[in-house]
Amino acid sequence: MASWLAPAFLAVGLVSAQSYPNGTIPNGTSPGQLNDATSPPFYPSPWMDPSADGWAEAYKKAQAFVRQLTLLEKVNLTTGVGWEGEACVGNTGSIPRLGFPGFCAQDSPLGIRFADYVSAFPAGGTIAASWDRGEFYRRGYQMGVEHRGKGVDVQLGPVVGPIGRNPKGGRNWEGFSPDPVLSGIAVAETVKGIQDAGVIACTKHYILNEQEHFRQPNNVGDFGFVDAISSNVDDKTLHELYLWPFADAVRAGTGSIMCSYNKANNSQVCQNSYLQNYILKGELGFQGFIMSDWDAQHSGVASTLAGLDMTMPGDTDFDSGFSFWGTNMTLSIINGTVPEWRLDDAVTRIMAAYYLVGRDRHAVPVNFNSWSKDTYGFQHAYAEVGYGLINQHVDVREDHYKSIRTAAAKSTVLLKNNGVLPLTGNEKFTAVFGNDAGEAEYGPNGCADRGCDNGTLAMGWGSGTADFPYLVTPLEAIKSTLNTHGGIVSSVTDNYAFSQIIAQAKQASHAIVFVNADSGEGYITVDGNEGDRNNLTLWQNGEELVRNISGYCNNTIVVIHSVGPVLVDSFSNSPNVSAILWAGLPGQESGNAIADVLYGRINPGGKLPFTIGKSAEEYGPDLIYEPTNGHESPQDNFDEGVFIDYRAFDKQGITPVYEFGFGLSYTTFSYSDLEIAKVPAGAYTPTTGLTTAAPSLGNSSNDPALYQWPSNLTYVNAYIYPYLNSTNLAEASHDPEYGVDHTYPEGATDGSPQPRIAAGGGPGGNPQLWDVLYSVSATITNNGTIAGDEVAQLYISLGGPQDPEVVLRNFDRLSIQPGESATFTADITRRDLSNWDTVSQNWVISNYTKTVYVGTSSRKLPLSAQLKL
Ligand SMILES: *[C@@H]1O[C@H](CO)[C@@H](O)[C@H](O)[C@H]1NC(C)=O
Ligand SMILES: *[C@@H]1O[C@H](CO)[C@@H](O)[C@H](O)[C@H]1NC(C)=O
Ligand SMILES: *[C@@H]1O[C@H](CO)[C@@H](O)[C@H](O)[C@H]1NC(C)=O
Ligand SMILES: *[C@@H]1O[C@H](CO)[C@@H](O)[C@H](O)[C@H]1NC(C)=O
Ligand SMILES: *[C@@H]1O[C@H](CO)[C@@H](O)[C@H](O)[C@H]1NC(C)=O
Ligand SMILES: *[C@@H]1O[C@H](CO)[C@@H](O)[C@H](O)[C@H]1NC(C)=O
Ligand SMILES: *[C@@H]1O[C@H](CO)[C@@H](O)[C@H](O)[C@H]1NC(C)=O
Ligand SMILES: *[C@@H]1O[C@H](CO)[C@@H](O)[C@H](O)[C@H]1NC(C)=O
Ligand SMILES: *[C@@H]1O[C@H](CO)[C@@H](O)[C@H](O)[C@H]1NC(C)=O
Ligand SMILES: CC(=O)N[C@H]1CO[C@H](CO)[C@@H](O)[C@@H]1O
Ligand SMILES: CC(=O)N[C@H]1CO[C@H](CO)[C@@H](O)[C@@H]1O
Repeated sequence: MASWLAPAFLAVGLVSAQSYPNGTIPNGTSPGQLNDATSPPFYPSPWMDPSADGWAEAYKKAQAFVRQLTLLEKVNLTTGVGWEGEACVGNTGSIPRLGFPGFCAQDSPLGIRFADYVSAFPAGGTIAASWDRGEFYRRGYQMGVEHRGKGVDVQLGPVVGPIGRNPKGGRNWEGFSPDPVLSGIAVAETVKGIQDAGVIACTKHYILNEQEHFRQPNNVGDFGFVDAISSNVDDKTLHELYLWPFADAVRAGTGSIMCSYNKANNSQVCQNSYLQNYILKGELGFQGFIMSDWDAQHSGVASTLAGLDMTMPGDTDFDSGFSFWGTNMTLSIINGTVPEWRLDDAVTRIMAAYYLVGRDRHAVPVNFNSWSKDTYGFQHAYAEVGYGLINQHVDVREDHYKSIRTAAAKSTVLLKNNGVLPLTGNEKFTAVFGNDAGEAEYGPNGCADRGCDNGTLAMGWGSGTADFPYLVTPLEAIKSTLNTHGGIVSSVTDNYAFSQIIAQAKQASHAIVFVNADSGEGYITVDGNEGDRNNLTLWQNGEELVRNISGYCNNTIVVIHSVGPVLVDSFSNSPNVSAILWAGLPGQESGNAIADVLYGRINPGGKLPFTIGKSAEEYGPDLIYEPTNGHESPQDNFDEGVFIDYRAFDKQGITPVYEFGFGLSYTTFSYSDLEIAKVPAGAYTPTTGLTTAAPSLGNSSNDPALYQWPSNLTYVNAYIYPYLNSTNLAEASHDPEYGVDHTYPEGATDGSPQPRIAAGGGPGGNPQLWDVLYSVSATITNNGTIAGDEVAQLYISLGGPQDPEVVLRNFDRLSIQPGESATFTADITRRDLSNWDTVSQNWVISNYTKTVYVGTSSRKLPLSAQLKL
């Protein structure tokens, strides 16, 4: 047993009477208050609501299915078979008796990881810059279609955790934006897209998983063992910021949510009864299933009672051959520690998600293998058993390359333009610079999980990746544009070839410099960056490269491919830097998309989904890079509350280089005629009453003889099964602690009707939070000479002394012809105007004066009006 099991097991509150005397989440109103924060217990784990909005039919089918299952079959559907046990990154056991193959869960949030003949879509943090609901949905749908075609049941995405508390967070690019509303709208559309294609979306990572360092209990070099970091947050910040986009995902019907590696308020999230039982399944009314991140489960019974529904990849440690569930789950039911209704609920949730998205109609057998690209190989890769056909190389890409190109171009943000753009294609002498412009030496997939920064950057690194089917480089696309009429193009893609760079820069009429900054998941270190970035500066000597070139060429155009904010103020004001574009992580069509924008085939309309400041410090508290608490969990206190990104800059009065929501176009827009109409809506009523009793779908015998290893089954090495090896339960558990000292949390086995939660009542929360209270309209006029898109943005000042100056609440991307106008319309809901009230534990509209702003960025808000409450 690993040394971290004992403390992690305690942290869930199995001895709740001692661990959680206070039972509140601290508000964190003063710095330091969050240190050693605790997470109160909440039991029993809420079971599915048969009448939940959108889920009733799926629920009926799921219950009918689960009723026919034996105990072992139910256990099989909750437990992964072990790392590299089957074809996908995660597979549950199957039900051979019913011909049910079990579940295949596959990375990633931007395409299919570990597969061939798939597309590489723009990353989440890049598509966010399109501010385009249609693009969010289409990308989700097309990713869903590809997963469906490969036989995947659950796509492990989209991401809204990390949300991006600090821009150095290694996986921020997998998610959308540090703004909860932009993130919330993007995640909802993505979930709908994936699930409309017939695949279950797994929204992740729930929750407060804001950095890579210390995300898991682990040995950390010279420091020895360090327990998982604890993200400590107060109740108001949880609701108004980090939980907000998860609520949108739940409301959109996400079939699955992945619990994260870290602790929250000192309790491992996958066994945190407050966050899983009370907040997610209770208050947010989540009806799907909670799946663990890979090895984020640290206990058996405790995680079951705290609401976990599926464990991945199923083993205690990769390929340990043992599991907290599997055999142990069977044992915990027959020894009466876990009520069977809890297991039934987990399986019903899993099957309800399956029926919700139509897996019963859409499923095809898995036809790829994550562990080998060879056509023939082992079905059970780790055990090297079951040689046969493992890869059918099914091409699932359809014509997705077209919308990938459009989406990437629509997500490109024009930050500066002194008139040089769009280029005409008739430039006298174009020079292209930067390692980021060209091909990587070993191709776009040359480093496993994209764990290097070679060649042009089009996705970050880690599990959130897919293999590129090809990667169009910027150099290639610029050349093919200019080559159609013999235009001059030269290039230097070695950032350190100073003399060649300067020679070319001197000759060039136009220099286009490509620079980048990368990050990724913590299990890979690139250039000393252990997932999280060490700084916000450009990589590969990017700043000096721009300085060198712009010192010799007064038409220097800088293109940035990056995972998030980078420092640009060393060159952004230089008169020789005539244009700057942020192109994010555009995916396979990178070069074509940037050429479309540079040469005016597409008029840029993207807006920054984050703030670009002058230093890392401006963003607030740093990440934790070294242990701060010995071998105990580093305490990461989110003392800044809701003030991250633009909210932090606004609060501190710091002028950013480029503000959140900013982005130029080749045309210009003017704003006028703000109108606000009050919409009649009833008063907000807290949800009351009781839930149903926990439905009982089975009444399994507790006779161990019925669950013994079947003599005719061949054991696959390190594979996880539901069976017992002995009729002696302690022996079968293989657990020296079996049956020892277990005071289970009060109420955890109570299946009687439970009080409903006031702020709950439907998927996402109390349905009245989405009542429309006001409708807003404004006129946006294209007063330039070419057609273009404008993202009109609606912000609100909630008016209280602890509120951010403004918060984004809505937006729309409008295409407008020159000389014409379009009407921007947006609703303001009750939720949009509310704060989380820690005393009443509900959303409340404060008495402070509320002001509505409409404009073109978080700091350019020409229209405003006070709301008449
Ligand atoms: C949290 O805030 C509420 C309302 O301001 C207050 O009544 C309560 O005592 C606070 N709790 C803590 C632990 O600070
Ligand atoms: C559980 O799943 C495994 C792996 O798919 C399978 O071999 C076994 O037969 C299943 N057990 C039952 C009881 O269905
Ligand atoms: C049961 O769980 C314990 C940890 O709680 C683990 O040590 C043991 O190996 C597991 N048993 C089996 C059979 O997987
Ligand atoms: C920031 O990190 C990048 C990537 O590791 C590195 O190239 C660069 O030199 C670092 N910048 C500073 C100022 O240390
Ligand atoms: C850039 O430099 C060229 C050559 O020296 C000169 O002709 C041109 O006017 C300069 N352009 C600007 C915008 O300064
Ligand atoms: C378009 O409107 C904006 C905002 O009012 C203004 O700054 C700009 O000068 C106008 N452009 C033209 C070409 O009139
Ligand atoms: C193993 O034996 C059981 C019980 O006799 C039978 O139902 C099952 O089909 C057999 N499984 C295999 C893989 O032969
Ligand atoms: C169960 O028994 C099989 C067959 O003897 C053995 O290979 C395997 O390691 C045992 N598994 C567990 C979890 O004890
Ligand atoms: C019941 O089984 C579970 C899983 O093996 C074990 O952790 C727990 O200690 C057992 N409880 C009792 C009372 O035997
Ligand atoms: C705010 C509060 O009630 N704190 C209490 C939490 O529990 C510990 C241990 O019982 C007490 O010492 C604190 O006073
Ligand atoms: C040319 C180049 O940048 N090569 C780099 C490719 O990535 C590896 C791993 O990060 C680096 O060591 C090389 O320098």
